[in-house]
Order: sequence, then structure tokens, then C-alpha cells
Amino acid sequence: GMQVVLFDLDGVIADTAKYHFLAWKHLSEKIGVTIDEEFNEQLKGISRMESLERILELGQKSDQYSLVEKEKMADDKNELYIELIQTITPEDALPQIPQVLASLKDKEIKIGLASASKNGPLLLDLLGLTEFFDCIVDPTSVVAGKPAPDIFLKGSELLGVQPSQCVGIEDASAGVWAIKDAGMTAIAIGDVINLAHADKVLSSTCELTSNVITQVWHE
Ligand code: B16
Ligand code: MG
Repeated sequence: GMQVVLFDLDGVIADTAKYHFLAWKHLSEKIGVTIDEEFNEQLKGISRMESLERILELGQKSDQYSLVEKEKMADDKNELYIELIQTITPEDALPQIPQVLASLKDKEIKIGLASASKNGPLLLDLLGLTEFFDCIVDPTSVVAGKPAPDIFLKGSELLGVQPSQCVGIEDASAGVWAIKDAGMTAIAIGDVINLAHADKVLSSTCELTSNVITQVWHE
């Protein structure tokens, strides 16, 4: 039977993608690279340094900077991102998310966070949702980022269950691959065209309930 639900954060629990985008856009413009929302799709679920690398590759500038300079750019982006997310309050949780978390708790289903973001704990605090989480996987504790399954596997390990007992919820294509490669059931939030590799696709979190989650498990 099912025992654990592993949530992605950005794009599932809160719409932080817009802040990541604004911060990357600011950084990109300073070095003469233009990014648009379509390109930004590729950065979803991808780590900070890997995102920077993709932006530099887009502008064919990857070999123009040393690792130290790249780390400084990533730090600058994160500083701006942290400034932007300070305005987040519990009102900014995506629709149904607090209700779903509460309902899973009532059903004694464990809840984990499998976000690539090093800002996950800060965001959960700003959203007032920390108390619902039985574990937060530290993204720096896994070697390979999404689409590798590592972060989801670590979540099942920390909560003491088999991958087959887990459902993962994701908005990013890379994240859905990570869940499927971990041997878990995947629920995706977003466009079915990008996310057809999930077991179930919902167009938004408005459609997410604890019943939808438990039903996918039994299918
Ligand atoms: P940070 P998720 C991911 O979070 C974001 O989707 C991605 O855009 C971001 O670059 C990554 O976290 C790292 O975030 O810079 O805050 O460590 O979707 O896996 O929750
Ligand atoms: Mg995401």
C-alpha cells in the first residue's frame, strides 16, 4: 500500500518559478544574454549551478568565466532571489496545497520535500507549511540532480519506505523523469504535452486532492 507523498516545491507548493526567472533574467542581462519564459521552462527543477551553465551555453559564454566567477554569479542570483521571495506569505501557497497536506496528515500518510532548491526550508517557513513535513531532503546530500532519481530515492530512504510505496508530485519534465526512474508513481501539474511521462497529469493544483493521490496509487 501507499505510505509516502514526496512533493517538489517550486511550481507545486508555490509559484516561485517567476522569482527564479526574474533573478536569472537580471543576471543574464548583465552579461549580455537574453532569456525568455520558454527557455526558463528548461531551468525548472535544475540546480542553481546547472541553470547558470545552461544560460552561459545559450549565450556561448561558458568558457569565458572561471569557476570562481561562475560561483559569484550564482551567489548574486541567489541574493536577488532571496530578496524577491521575502514577500511570500501563507497566502502564496498554490490552491489546495494546505488542504491536501492537512488531509494527508489526517490519513497518517507521511510527507516529504524533494526539492532541488537550497531555499526549500526558508520557503516552507515563509509559507507556514513546515509543520506538515516529516522530512526535507537536503539537495546538497545527493550527487546527481533531477532528472536523476537520487533526490526522490533519498526521500523514501529517509522515511523508511520502498520507492514503490511513494507518490511524487512534480511540475517539471526533469522532475517527472526523476520520479519515474526512482520507480515511484508520478503526478504532474501542468501541460500534458510536456508531462506525458507522468502516471497522471493535472492542469493545476486546483484539481489536487488527497483522494486523487490515493487513487493513482491503486491504479
Ligand atoms: P535554488 P524544485 C528547483 O526547485 C527550481 O525549479 C529550479 O528552478 C531552481 O534552480 C532549483 O530549485 C535550485 O534552487 O537556487 O533555490 O537552490 O522545482 O526542485 O522545487
Ligand atoms: Mg518544480
